[in-house]
Amino acid sequence: MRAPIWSVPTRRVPACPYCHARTPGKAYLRQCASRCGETAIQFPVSEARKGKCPHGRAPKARRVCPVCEQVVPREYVEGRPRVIAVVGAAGSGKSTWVASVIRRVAKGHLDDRFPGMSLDVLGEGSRLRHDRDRVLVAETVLPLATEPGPLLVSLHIRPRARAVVIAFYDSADGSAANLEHADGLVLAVEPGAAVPGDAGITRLAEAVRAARGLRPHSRINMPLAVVLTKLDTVWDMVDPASPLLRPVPRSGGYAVSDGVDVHHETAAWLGHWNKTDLIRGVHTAFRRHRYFAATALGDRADGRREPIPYRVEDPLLWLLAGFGAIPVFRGREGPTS
Ligand SMILES: Nc1nc2c(ncn2[C@@H]2O[C@H](COP(=O)(O)OP(=O)(O)O)[C@@H](O)[C@H]2O)c(=O)[nH]1
Ligand SMILES: [Mg+2]
Ligand SMILES: [Zn+2]
Ligand SMILES: [Zn+2]
Repeated sequence: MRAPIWSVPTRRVPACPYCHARTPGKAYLRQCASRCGETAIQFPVSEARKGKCPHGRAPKARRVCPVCEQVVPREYVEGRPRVIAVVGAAGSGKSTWVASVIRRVAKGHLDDRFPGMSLDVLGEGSRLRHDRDRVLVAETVLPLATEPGPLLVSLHIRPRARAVVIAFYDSADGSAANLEHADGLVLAVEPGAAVPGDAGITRLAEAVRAARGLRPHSRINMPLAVVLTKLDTVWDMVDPASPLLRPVPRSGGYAVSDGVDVHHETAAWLGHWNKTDLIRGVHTAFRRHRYFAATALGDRADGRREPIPYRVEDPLLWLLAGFGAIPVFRGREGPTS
């Protein structure tokens, strides 16, 4: 199986995370600071003089999309954002997965593999969203409706490296706009027997093709990570020697051979649960796909206060490796030459 390097072109003009209009960074609006009082205005980035507003003061750092007037963090406008659309049936664990990955990276739990890696949730909208969703993996578990807005984060792989800005969209069927602009897809699937005739994957592939103007039945280049969620609910069925239970590789990148082992083992479990339509559909429609198995809540059932997530970051690392943002290791540990 090939290493997950694909060239996803970075677009010079990113789409607004809210209305998806592509506006050059210079045409976004800046806002006067509150000190400008009643004279405060909005003005295009290109009209800032030496970074100041017309009143000679430092404006707010945030940008405003000139099309939908939503506030967009500066890092998003100036960075080269990667859009990850998280799809899957209601209750499959999408929001919990996103909250868990973000929490793990933000809390420095990947520090032994990526020293100094850090993550910031960008902008007020994303922070409110994350504060609410993080309840999913922290104190109490609340069933919450999935919201359409994106969660924007800025990820520093190394302390002084250029940040990778990521927009996570999390919605049950993936709205057309999100599928059109996505650089990667994550499909959450729960363990357990499939409903006969489950054609969700076919619908997803058709929605992606329609959103991106692809021919019917053509194979899709956008990478798809299929994540078997809630692994904790089935791991007493899993053989102790299985790759799904072994310690995660400690390499500071994406470990290909471990990923391939997990891929085959997860596909075997999905087959065991009769999700053959899913496997066939994924294979037929998505040129670049990989299976993952993870738990966001881990052993919490044993009365621990903090959930112990396992392998939640793997799908993100695979996508980041494909985007060229982190190194790829051929073996389990050693670097590729
Ligand atoms: N046991 C277990 N339950 C989970 C896990 N992830 C999510 N859940 C539960 O599954 C339910 C649905 O999760 P949620 O993230 O809201 O699903 P969404 O509708 O796809 O966003 C919630 O009750 C979660 O607590 C997990 O890793 N293990
Ligand atoms: Mg949700
Ligand atoms: Zn907009
Ligand atoms: Zn001003």
